[in-house]
Amino acid sequence: MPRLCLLIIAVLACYPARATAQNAAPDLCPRPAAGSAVPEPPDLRSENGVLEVELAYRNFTGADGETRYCYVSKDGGQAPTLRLKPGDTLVLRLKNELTTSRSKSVATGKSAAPMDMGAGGDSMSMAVADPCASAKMTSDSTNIHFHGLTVPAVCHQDDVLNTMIQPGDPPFEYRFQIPADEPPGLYWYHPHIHGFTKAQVLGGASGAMIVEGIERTNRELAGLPERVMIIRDQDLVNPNAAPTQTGSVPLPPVNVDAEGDAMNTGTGTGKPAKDLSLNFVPVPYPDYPPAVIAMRPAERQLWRVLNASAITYLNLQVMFGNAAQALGVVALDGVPINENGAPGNRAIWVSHVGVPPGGRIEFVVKGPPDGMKGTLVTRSVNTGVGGENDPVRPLATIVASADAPEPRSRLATSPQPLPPPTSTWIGDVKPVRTRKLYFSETLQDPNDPNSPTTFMLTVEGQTPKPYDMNATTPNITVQQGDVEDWIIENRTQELHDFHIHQIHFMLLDWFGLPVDEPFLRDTVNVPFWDGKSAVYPMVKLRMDFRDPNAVGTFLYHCHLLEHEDGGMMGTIRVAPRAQDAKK
Ligand SMILES: [Cu+2]
Repeated sequence: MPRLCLLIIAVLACYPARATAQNAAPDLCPRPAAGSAVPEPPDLRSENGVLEVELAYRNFTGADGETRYCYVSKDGGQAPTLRLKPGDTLVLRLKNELTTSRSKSVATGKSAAPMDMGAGGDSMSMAVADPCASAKMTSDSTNIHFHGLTVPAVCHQDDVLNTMIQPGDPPFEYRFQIPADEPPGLYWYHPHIHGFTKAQVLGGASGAMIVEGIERTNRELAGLPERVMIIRDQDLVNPNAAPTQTGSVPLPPVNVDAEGDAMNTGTGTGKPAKDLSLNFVPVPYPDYPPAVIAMRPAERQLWRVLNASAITYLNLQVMFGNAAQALGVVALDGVPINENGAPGNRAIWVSHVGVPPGGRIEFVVKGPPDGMKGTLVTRSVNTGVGGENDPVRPLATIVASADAPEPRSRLATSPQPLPPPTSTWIGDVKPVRTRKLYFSETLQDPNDPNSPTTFMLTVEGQTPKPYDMNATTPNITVQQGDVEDWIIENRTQELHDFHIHQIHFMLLDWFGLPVDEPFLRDTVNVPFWDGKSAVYPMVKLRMDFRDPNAVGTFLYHCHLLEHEDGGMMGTIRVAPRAQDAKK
């Protein structure tokens, strides 16, 4: 089978767990080499309305000292794409097999002590605790957030406030129905353990989820081959390498923040804070050997791109030579752009597209003509003087060849159009109230610029403080059925990335400029403050709490995971409507 294995290099299962000379233990989370063909994640598809999945959650510390995390399915595939139709049931049994995260901490001399951040206080026993009310949280605890789905925030569905699965626990069962009206598009799953989310996601703990049927919203998509691309970040493979000189432009100085990440140089060049990978093929600094994407000449494909980075912003562009190619964006954050019910088969054609951590973008791209190569790049993102460095860099070479293997999936050729939405388009609903929230940061020691930063996301009128997982009162309470406008202000000198669980929102204003977007989002950038303007930058969002599945208590936070882990998070309770509560 080795030849077949090479041909379907897409299947990560082809990489055997292997022992290395430096490390006798088998590599539990093997990854492709730099410069490899971009594999497709394995697909797991629902049958007869149900998708049953068993995932082992593992980690492995390589010879380089970095700990990788992976979701492994029964057949050995890593980070499978979960494909379901609206109305289908997902049954996912997760076995926490983490073992090594603390050994890495010991090896590097970093703090190895597990954190007791639980509400129970006295739960020190090793007996299996109720994972729905787990009191103990360590770096080896985990859970899953199903990012973007409007499913209830309750244990065994999409709760991350109380659900904690420990090593040694029996497999934990997630079981829920994809709502019948869930917009078709790209969603994802990742762990959401307060204080440890960054380490696990940076190590590779993420996978895609697709609600099938995007071609039912746009007949231009019928029959197109589709690719899932997950862009992750990871610690630099070559952290001590000097940036490559380009032309006569002087190299910017490398300053690092408290986490040791390279700070924004303001030049679009220099050392990045993190390396990137494309479906686990690393593209390491400083030479950025690109991954390889093979396409048939001039073939149109739907690319479904997830930014699963812990802290890295993307600004994607496809180049043929020096010419940026038009990308036909058909969905953001899992929601087709004509979700407002407007007729037409809409695409928004752009030459580049920003994707914040946690964001998804689905676009139509045409392959290069025969004999020509293209490049997928991420342009630089200005994250502010307090932000990390996200320089311009290539991700993949796009090679046109008549015998390129076709992507595994193709959209339906004769789709039934989706029925029109039954609820009023959110842009046409009058909000019941407006709230303001703001991002802020303080140094733990105001006299020491190198002291750790405290990250906060505060409802105006409340006392600024980092997220407290033991707090019993939610920061915000709304009634199911409400629609609100939220102003999110940034009082810091770095970019933040607002995200809310369970619901989507519409962007109304960007930095004081009204926008009229015919689509919804669940993540949005909030521009940074320049340190002197009298007015802080802000975005205005229309928040939709109408869906009965949103009833419950859940989180909103910055999706830069070191900010989230550091406290830039709050809780919201969506209370049942009065007439429902009486029943
Ligand atoms: Cu942030």
